[in-house]
Amino acid sequence: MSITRRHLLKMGAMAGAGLALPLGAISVPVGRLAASSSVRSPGVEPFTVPLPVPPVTKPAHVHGGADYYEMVQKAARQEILPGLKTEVWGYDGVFPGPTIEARRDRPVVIRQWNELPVPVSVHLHGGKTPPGSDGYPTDLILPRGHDPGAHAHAGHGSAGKHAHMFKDYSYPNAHRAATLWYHDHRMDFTGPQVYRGLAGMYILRDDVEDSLPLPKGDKDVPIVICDRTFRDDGSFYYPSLDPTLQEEPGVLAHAANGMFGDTILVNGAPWPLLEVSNTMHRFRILNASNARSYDLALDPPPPGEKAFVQVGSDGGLLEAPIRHDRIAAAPAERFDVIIDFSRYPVGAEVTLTNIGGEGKTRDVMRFVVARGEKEESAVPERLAPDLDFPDPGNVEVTRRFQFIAGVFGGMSAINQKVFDPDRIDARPRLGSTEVWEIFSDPSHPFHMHLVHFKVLSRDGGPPGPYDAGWKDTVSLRGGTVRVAVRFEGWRGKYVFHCHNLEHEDMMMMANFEVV
Ligand SMILES: [Cu+2]
Repeated sequence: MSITRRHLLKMGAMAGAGLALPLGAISVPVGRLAASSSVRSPGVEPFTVPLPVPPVTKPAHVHGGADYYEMVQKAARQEILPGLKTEVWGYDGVFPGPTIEARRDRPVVIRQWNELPVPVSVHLHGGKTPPGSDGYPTDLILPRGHDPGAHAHAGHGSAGKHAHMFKDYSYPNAHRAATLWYHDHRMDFTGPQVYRGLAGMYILRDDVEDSLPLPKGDKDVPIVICDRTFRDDGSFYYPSLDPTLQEEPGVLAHAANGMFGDTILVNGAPWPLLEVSNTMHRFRILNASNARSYDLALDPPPPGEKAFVQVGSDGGLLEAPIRHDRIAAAPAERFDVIIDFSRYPVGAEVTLTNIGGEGKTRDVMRFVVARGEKEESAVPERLAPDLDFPDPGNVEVTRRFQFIAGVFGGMSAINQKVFDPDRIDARPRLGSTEVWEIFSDPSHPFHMHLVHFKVLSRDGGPPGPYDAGWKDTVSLRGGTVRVAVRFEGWRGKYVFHCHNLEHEDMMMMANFEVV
């Protein structure tokens, strides 16, 4: 019998009623996982592996002004740690998945084939997507040979009825240029399935962005940061109770805080190295980690100036650039930043560090300023036209949600309720603007599907330094964050949830239905 979180929920309820709970590891304090886990990744010499850039995939065909892709989700063996092979579950068998390059108002249709041994669902994170293509957690593509009647997990509801081995996802791309990403969203199993490799970049471009003199071509670099732990044979280590995913029964310590790996990967390579010229480069930073937040800085910092010039957020270009010494990125957040390497001498080594990390996770990657080159890029002080933020004076409804972890013997809840695909927690009207006030304990990365939002305030004060622009994910940082949301696009059911993927799998998710 597979043990799902629903069984655990029942056990948690029993524990609350005074019965013995055999899973003492469920609610443990921060740091317990490292102490209780003997698994340490094989050592890697940092800053020796060149930074890979995920391949850009090409449409299988082009028809009626739309691009049609075919993608196969499958297992493959990939060299991540030098000299070892890791079985990944990848889109087209690669980790991170191939990058999709899309244009504003040019639709993309992706036929996703499932050749993995488990059900999958694909979500385009940050996409304004019709409900049937949004990757609802129970809208599954079943594996080959899977009999939905015989093997459907309890609670997966009507998943089997319309499920196939492939599904066509339609993305209208009616949205300004932005750095999006796609990843697995299967209910209860998003954490382990993303961990095994099911995530990739989706870069949406438009004429506004093209007209700016920002760094382009090979100076416009996706930076997908995540952390993993490996066994000695190179395989991914993810403690899980589900036998189809992995072994290690009883090790659920990660559930309280999420899975933290001891090896930092950028674009799938450990602590890589990138040679650059002494010019500006644009980095589209995505925190694709399950649970880890990063506090990024440059070591050494550039003399006399801020390290990073932020030009974009989750939802695309900012109106004007923002200069930062550090970039704090919670899971699923994106930061488009410019680093100007002309501030360093040729030959300099500049490390992208993670100030908040412990041990080896304090390093992320290294740049080597390898050559001099003429500067051809610039960062204009005006980036994008009026971003047309929602008007907080025109709000129809204010809703309040509490994100609290560690309830019900380890489950995570929104307003004291765990996820139920059949329960609607908010019914915003299509075209309306609402204010959502979210309280968190401790910090959680809050993510809404379908919509982007504007952060209005933090704990009654102004938004934080990393809240600028249109956002689809915001780090709640253990306080109260108010956001303004305009519900546009489609009627239908979507989720909002914590993007700590273990919290999400432990049911910190809810539905809104645009009516
Ligand atoms: Cu959370």
